[in-house]
Amino acid sequence: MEKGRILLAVTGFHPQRWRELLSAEREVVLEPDGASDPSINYAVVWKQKPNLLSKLPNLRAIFSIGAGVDHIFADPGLPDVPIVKVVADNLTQYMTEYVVWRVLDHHRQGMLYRAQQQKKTWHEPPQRPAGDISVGIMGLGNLGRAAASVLLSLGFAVNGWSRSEHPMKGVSTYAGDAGLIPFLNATDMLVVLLPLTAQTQGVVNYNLLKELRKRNGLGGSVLINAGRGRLQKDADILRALEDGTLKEASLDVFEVEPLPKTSPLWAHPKVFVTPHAAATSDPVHLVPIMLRQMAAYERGEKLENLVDRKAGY
Ligand code: NDP
Ligand code: OXD
Repeated sequence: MEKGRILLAVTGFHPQRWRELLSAEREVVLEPDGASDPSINYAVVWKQKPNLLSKLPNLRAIFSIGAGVDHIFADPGLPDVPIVKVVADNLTQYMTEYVVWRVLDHHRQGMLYRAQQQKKTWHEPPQRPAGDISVGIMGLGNLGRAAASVLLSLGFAVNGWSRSEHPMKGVSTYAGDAGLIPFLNATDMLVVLLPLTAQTQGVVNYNLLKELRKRNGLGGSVLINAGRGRLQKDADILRALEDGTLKEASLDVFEVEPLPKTSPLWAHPKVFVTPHAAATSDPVHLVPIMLRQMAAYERGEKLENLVDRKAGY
């Protein structure tokens, strides 16, 4: 197989650094030469324009710039070629840091202390051991499992929920529809690391939050979502915070991004907002993995980290 040319089709990311690094080994273009450019063999994408890829007759594979691929499936004219998602130590490390940071902040009452500091209040609330808190990870995939192992090493009890059963040492695992309610009933702090698919859209709603364990040392249940915004219903989270179903939340993702300035989530005293920044895709770490995969594919080897098109992730 010949060394293929790359179309870099990214929206919302600055393409410059990706282009420079990809160009070290291959020719890179930002626009096809004409609608049906036969010279393009690979597409490296983030939210590519609809129907851009469908017309490329010699496209061999699509590489996502992120771990999530919902942005690729949003294209109604998506061609039937292999799709590769990001699985990389660097991205996994960033996500693990985010999850551990948010779990520890809620566990060690960061919101209470920040409010006390504002009022210059000197008050020490009771401390509780990590082992009294169970963190439930919804989506025990590449990112979920890495976060789970660090949380275990800190002494938290860890539950995990996935589509199919995956045993993990030290983690109480649950799977599928049958496992969801038992998983939630055993969880104090819910960490959402699911992909956005037709099955998962809107899953983090009021009824689900109601099932979390509330009578715990935290004084209520906590939601941390770093998966995708459309997994959740922002209004249901607000309702759950108002009526005490939820004690606090850390949200990195939202139904609409950027989070509109009018959203009450911005100023809510029980919500910690980050701008979809839990784990940023860094071209310095990700481009070498993509280039290595393209070269291996051209030698006749299999692509790794392929998306299951039927499952949507
Ligand atoms: P993986 O594909 O490795 O894991 C996904 C997990 O979700 C798997 O355990 C899978 O189950 C489970 N799952 C999928 N569908 C269902 C379902 N219907 N019911 C129950 N479980 C389900 O993905 P990653 O861990 O690499 O990434 C997860 C997501 O994190 C990405 O899709 C992306 O949306 C988000 N992300 C967010 C970032 C941010 O900065 N906020 C950065 C990077 C990623 P099974 O194991 O059985 O297949
Ligand atoms: C991703 C993301 O999917 O950054 O990698 O959201």
